[in-house]
Amino acid sequence: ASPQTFSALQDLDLRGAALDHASLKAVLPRPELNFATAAEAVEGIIARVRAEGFAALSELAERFDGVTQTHTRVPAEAMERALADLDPQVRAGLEESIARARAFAAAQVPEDTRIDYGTGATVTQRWVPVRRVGLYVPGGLAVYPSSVIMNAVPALAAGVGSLAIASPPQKEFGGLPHPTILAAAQLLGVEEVHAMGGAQAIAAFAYGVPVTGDMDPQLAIEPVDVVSGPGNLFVATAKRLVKGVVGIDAEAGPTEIAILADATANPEFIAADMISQAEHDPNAAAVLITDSPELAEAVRSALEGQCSTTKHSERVRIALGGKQSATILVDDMAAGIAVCNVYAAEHLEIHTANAAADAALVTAAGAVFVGAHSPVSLGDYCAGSNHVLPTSGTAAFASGLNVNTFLKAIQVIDYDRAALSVVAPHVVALANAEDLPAHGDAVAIRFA
Ligand code: HSO
Ligand code: ZN
Repeated sequence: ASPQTFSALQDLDLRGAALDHASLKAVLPRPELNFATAAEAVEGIIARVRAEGFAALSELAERFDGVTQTHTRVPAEAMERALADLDPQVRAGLEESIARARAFAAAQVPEDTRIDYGTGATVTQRWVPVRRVGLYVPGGLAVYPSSVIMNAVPALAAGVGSLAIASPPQKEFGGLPHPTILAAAQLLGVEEVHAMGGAQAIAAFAYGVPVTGDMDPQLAIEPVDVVSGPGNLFVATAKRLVKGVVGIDAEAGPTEIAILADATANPEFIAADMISQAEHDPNAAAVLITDSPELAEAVRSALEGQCSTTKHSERVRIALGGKQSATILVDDMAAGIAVCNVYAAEHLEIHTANAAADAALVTAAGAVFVGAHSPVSLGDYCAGSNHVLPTSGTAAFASGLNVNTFLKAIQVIDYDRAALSVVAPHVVALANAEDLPAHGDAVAIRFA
């Protein structure tokens, strides 16, 4: 797509249309993301990192980031300097963001649950953090110190003991990640930061980087249990390919904003929020769902006005003009909610007369922003909620990053002799029904 492609948001008129899941799924706009094409290149990168370790990482950093690396690990002095040099207003913003995210994450930590069947039988579910996590912080069209917070805070609240961050090396910062990213890590007490980006960073986290012979031990990267964080198509593809070797969080691809609005909504607010997410990426999606043709028209003209002055107008125009963005006309709010629940947006804003009640009807979204004064950009930085959220409709089954991303449930079974005797005949009967008599024998032997 070229910057000239923007004429207007495409119109989708669903008034009178069928609202069942399959019919809506077929007509709702989505970007075409080609995982298949990226997969071949990404498989090659993963194989190289596994086989060659640091040599592969430094060669790929040279090729993709234009930097020459002697190591990936950011030295402690650089971390300290980044925090010392941080603009005080940015520092205050990061600190507010951290405080709110911490409070919400702490409240998410689940209690262990126990059932007592009486007669000495209990089963307990214990929550245990994973040992080590690799957190990916993108740095392409923009740099994301806020993503350091969104990744690290839930991992820390979960009780993860070992955290490592990867972010692409930046040529203008001597091959280190952006200093604001280093400063955010330093504020959170995360000491291990690596200058590495793309699929190679995900591979290094999943498989580790061993050091052999007389290589510098500082070059080693220990493998992690979970890789989390947003990224481009290559990062997302790499996460899919290492899944199973490690755990991953939800897929977080190009950002999406859907807005459900009625005639009471403020079109300037809506246009501003659509533009705010479109500025991330030419592949970003902005979708307005409304029962008011007048509002749709007013948003269109507000977009024209605001697009002409916004800084990243080229990107924004491509995103809004793309086939992934649209205004969708529906008959009423019930139809609008049905559309929202099939679309399963990463971010869903509700600008309606009964915003809280309408929000309660949402069954698929990464995050829901209620009313005129809860814009997505609030959630991107300072609401307390997380901004690493499922995209491309994966909110139908996936959740945004949260404390549970970094926890495992262990079920603990504790029966005494009397308790076992109560269920022994049932175990024997079920074991025989499955033609696995040794299972029954293992119970019966205790009462012989
Ligand atoms: N809206 C992005 C997150 C972000 N925005 C970071 C600004 N910085 C995806 O949820
Ligand atoms: Zn954003």
